[in-house]
Amino acid sequence: MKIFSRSNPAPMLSASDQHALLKDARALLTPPARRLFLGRGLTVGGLAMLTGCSITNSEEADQALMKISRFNDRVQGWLFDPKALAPTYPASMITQPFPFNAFYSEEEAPTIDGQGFFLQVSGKVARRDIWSLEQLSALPQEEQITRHICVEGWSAIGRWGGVRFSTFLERIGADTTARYVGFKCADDYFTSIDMPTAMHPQTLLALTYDGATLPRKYGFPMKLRMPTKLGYKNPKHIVEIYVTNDYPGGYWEDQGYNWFGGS
Ligand SMILES: Nc1nc2c(c(=O)[nH]1)N[C@H]1C(S)=C(S)[C@@H](COP(=O)(O)O)O[C@H]1N2
Ligand SMILES: [Mo]
Repeated sequence: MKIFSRSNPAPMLSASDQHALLKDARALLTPPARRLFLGRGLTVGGLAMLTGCSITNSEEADQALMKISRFNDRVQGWLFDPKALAPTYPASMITQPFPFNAFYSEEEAPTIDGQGFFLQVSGKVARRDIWSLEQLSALPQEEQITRHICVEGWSAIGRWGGVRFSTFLERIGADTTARYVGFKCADDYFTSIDMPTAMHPQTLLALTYDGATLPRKYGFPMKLRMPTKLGYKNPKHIVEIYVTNDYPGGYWEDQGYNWFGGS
């Protein structure tokens, strides 16, 4: 996001800026919120009231859009059915090859030595012990063939295996009344999810892809796989997992992507 100061003030909103702002705000409001709040049309004044922002320049406009996106998260959270299952597919439908995506190119994916690797656990948990890959592989394993959907306009079906995340949370004595689970990654990526999604039966701490150790490009040593969430909510190369009530945000979320990110 741009930084404005007294010597570099944010530009004032022209009529066409205002038009663009309202278009963005409408696009950001996903159907439940749109239905609930936009029945009678949206104006810049209405948007200001909805977000509690005075909107006279582009910096304030960005802030208002950010607030709308956060407020969508709340609405989506209320409507999310924690028991609804995402579709699963036969092995014949797996996408070959499964695409790679990150905020960098494939050669730049972090290289991690599995032997010396230990997953860190912190925050509102009873047991903060570190976990080797061997210890994680010794927990009950499950598999899923599900669709990964990326906001950049592609989707692909893949096969992941690993530990059901609710089982892992139970093992570490996580406070499941806390609001968020956050993830820190080896490549400076980070994201966070709501507790109902963390407890969802299809949310998997994935250690394998297509029956083999998770390859480097798909997130070795482990990724969180959630078929109920968009691609950017599925962190690869996880090095630390923490439980918290303080909103942790995320790499793309902090740049304006919707935090809830349901698929
Ligand atoms: N650590 C890390 N995790 C990440 C990303 C990333 O750049 N770094 N990109 C996200 C995005 S936008 C997508 S679409 C998926 C891509 O996963 P894939 O390479 O297994 O297809 O990873 C997600 N998790
Ligand atoms: Mo993505």
